Amino acid sequence: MITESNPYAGRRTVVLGLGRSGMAAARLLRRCGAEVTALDTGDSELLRERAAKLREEGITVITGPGAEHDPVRHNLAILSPGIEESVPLVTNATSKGTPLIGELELAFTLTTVPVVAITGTNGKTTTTELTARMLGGAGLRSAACGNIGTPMSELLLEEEKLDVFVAEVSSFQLETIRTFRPKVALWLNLSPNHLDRYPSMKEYREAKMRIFMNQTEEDWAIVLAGEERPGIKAQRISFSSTDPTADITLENGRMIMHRGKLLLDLETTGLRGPHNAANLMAAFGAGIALGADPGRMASSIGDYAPPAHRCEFIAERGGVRWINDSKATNLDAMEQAIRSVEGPLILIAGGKNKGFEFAAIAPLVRERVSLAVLIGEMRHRIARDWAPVPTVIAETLDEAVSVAASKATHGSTVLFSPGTSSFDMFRDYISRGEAFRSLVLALPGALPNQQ
Ligand code: UMA
Repeated sequence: MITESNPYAGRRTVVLGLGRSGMAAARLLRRCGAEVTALDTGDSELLRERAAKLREEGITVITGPGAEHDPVRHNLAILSPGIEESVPLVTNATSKGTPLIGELELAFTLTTVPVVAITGTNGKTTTTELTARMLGGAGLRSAACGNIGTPMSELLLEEEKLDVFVAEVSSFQLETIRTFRPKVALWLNLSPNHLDRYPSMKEYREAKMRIFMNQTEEDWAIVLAGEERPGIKAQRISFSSTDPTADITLENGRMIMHRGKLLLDLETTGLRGPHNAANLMAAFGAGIALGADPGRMASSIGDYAPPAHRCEFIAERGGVRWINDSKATNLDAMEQAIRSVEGPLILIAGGKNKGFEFAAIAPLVRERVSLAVLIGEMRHRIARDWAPVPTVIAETLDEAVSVAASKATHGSTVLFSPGTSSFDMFRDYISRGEAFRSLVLALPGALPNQQ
């Protein structure tokens, strides 16, 4: 899978961060014959295990605070997406003149397989899964990778032959690309997120727009109709659920059409809601750009269900529906979740302070939410922003679930849609969602959803 010649053989390289992308990047560089050092300021049992494995493969590893003082001047540094360029681990390398790229850029320079890259604030993971599945259905050997969890570098280490990579790309990953040029770039949507990393929406948007920066007229951009995107050189396919002049449209809330021809009736799938329609429209756009057969793409969707923690119906208890939307780490996702619920609604929300103004969503909360149970770093501020909505402050998720269970009445829904990140209380949104699921299923009389 790796190109025969590579620019890294014999080079002195350093990998910053030993998470999933750092591990894959270190191994890939070693496979290419580079001298590799891996640095991580953390110190845990997991890191020690990782370090031991890498050392066996001939990689030098430094973990803990000492990693920030590595004295070597390397030819190239590979930065993990979660690490900001201003931290000492990174400035120690850049102050010596070492150029920085990310793991996505590294992988891209070592393959000739075309890439479909997918970005957007919400819906990236679902669209990445759908696109990989639909292209596969049309006969293209494709694999999902990137921010979804499997770094592209990890796939390159495998021998499997692919026709296309379908990469979920985050703004963090796009910050460190140089030549990355997707054959097809999908732009799903943009709303406030990661404002703890970016000074304002302008910088967040600029990072995401880098997805198009190396594309030429031979490439494709799949974009939401009506949004101005100056500077895109690629050919465009637009999609919209409201604008009938888009290339891919939604009719009667369920028929996905391409220039007047039916692609898919949403009712034949397990996917519902305007956000899933948009995800499907964008996935079709990618297939059309690559010349894939839309009929074969449509028939491959079958019983596809979105990944866990996204408006996931987990249990019913005494006529109350419990929904886990732990993946809602921004207000736009929370808004979509609230709008998708009918009837009385108890909302469990809150988490890390990411720079959002929860006041922005207050009118909808006042209209739709009968009780808000608030957790995490933001709990008191959200209560103030949402007044006079009845609120209960809970110190733990356990307490929040107990309060919701005691207040919910027959016919209502308890929605766990935090609207911000989990890192003040949990490792990530997945462990937060799993914790919620376990607490709900432990309630006496809870009936798990079997679908
Ligand atoms: N570290 C340091 N020094 C620091 C900070 C961190 O050494 O100052 C080390 C940590 O000790 C840790 C490592 O860096 O060992 C973690 O690196 P990382 O945060 O980049 O994590 P990875 O495991 O490499 O995961 C990354 C993505 N993480 C982030 O962007 C934060 C994963 O996306 C992605 O799945 C993975 O690469 C594979 O491509 C996760 C994510 O939360 C799911 N993404 C954000 C989102 O979706 O909102 C963008």
